[in-house]
Amino acid sequence: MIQMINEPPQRHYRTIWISDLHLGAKSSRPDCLLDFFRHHQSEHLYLVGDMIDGWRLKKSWFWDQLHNDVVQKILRQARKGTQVVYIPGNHDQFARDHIGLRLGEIEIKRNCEHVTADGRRLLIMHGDEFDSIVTHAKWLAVLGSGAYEASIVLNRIVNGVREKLGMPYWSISNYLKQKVKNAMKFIDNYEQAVAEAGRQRKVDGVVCGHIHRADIKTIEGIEYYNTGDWVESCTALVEHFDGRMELIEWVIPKSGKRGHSSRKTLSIDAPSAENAKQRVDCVI
Ligand SMILES: [Mn+2]
Repeated sequence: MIQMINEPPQRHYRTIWISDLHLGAKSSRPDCLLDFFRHHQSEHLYLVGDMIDGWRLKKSWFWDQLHNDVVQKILRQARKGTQVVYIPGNHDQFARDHIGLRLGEIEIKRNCEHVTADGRRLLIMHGDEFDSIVTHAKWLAVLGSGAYEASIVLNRIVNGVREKLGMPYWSISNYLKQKVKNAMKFIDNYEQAVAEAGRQRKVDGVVCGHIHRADIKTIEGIEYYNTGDWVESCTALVEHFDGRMELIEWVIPKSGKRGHSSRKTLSIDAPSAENAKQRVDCVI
């Protein structure tokens, strides 16, 4: 259920997790994220990797004032008392050389544990550790990343035309991602591996990102949380002050009004007719 609100009040949470911004890549959504930060505040903020797309540095790097604004916003939150932890991912692995250091008020860690308000221990990591493509053949992953980016650009063009023709939104990149990764049982294996890591660390749950697929579920007794991304779906994981966890999808429709939708799991491959239009607004 999507609620449309003219100017939503600022929402306060105990914790916010975001990942996979891919700032520096053309497909990143700093505008969406800035708007999200204007309306959401938290005591803890975890940046769960791939915040900056270092792989793009070698090809086409895209950085404007909006990107600076996002960085400023995060630094300002840290100065104002939000505890910010940055866990680099595989696209910003240059920051992994600085594990244990502080960037202003921001701590850089390889992974860490978070204790929820009701005492559950959550292991937080980016998650590429479990990605056999990245681990065993990085060149293939770089190729995959370019193909993914191209599919998002194509997606915007095709859906721009579809919208003009009054046709519903259809996500090419999700379709391709679904096809490819289903074939490899990639997502399933990935989630199982993440949950297993949690079991070995004897935690109650694991928070990760990396596969750009927001989700909340339980895998054989281990809570699995994926924060999603800010390339296409603009999602954040939040913890309420009583320890309740929720996924938020942040949408800026073209009219300038802001929408706020939240739900337990996001249906990425089959958007309902109701939210398909909202999703288009965020993607274009
Ligand atoms: Mn990643």
